[in-house]
Amino acid sequence: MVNPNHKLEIKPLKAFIFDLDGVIVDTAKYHFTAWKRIGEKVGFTLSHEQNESLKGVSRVESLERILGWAGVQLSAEEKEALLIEKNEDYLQQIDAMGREEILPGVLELLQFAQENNIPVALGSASKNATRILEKLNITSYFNAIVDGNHVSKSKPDPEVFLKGAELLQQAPENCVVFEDAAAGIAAAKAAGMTTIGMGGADEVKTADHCFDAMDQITTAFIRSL
Ligand code: B16
Ligand code: MG
Repeated sequence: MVNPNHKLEIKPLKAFIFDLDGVIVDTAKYHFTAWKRIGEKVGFTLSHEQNESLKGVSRVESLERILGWAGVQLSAEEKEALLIEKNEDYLQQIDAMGREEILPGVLELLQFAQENNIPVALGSASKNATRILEKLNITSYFNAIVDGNHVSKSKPDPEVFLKGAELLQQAPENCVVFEDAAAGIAAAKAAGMTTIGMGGADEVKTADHCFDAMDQITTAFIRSL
């Protein structure tokens, strides 16, 4: 028999904050090609492992790390020229990308969020984020976009995610962050948010929950958060 005094507790769903590169689309491969070419210009061969450690790291910081590995010192003007060249190369590859490159399960999760009035933000280190979302034709799913143009401190600083929560008018503890990079998981944890490590790399195993791909995430799991 139903007890009329027993109120059914409906847990509100948490807001979503998505990282971009490696979560929505695999742009790491394009960053890798472009950075490899820049490395070669200064006589250095960038390894796959080194590229992995650049995930979630800003463009300027990525160049600094590459020059450090290469043991090369350049003037501010020379660095600026390499940053421009890298980005032009990267953008050329991005512009050839199609909607079929959206990672499995992403569209379904965005649609679930839309149908259930879950606030959604983007929290990316990339200064090219809006261009990529437009290219993939998914901009309309996002209530807020915070990218590399809006923050002064890069991940692992929590700034990008805290700004996302603020724009969504959500408390940090009511946000869940989907991230593929160690720096991003650290940033989301520092923000006091629930973390979902995507992609299965060892570096994201510190997240609260881990999935190889977004199509493994069930609506029951989302409701349990
Ligand atoms: P851009 P995310 C990051 O994006 C990438 O993971 C990282 O490899 C890249 O250096 C950074 O964006 C800056 O990108 O050169 O386009 O400004 O993973 O935080 O979405
Ligand atoms: Mg990423």
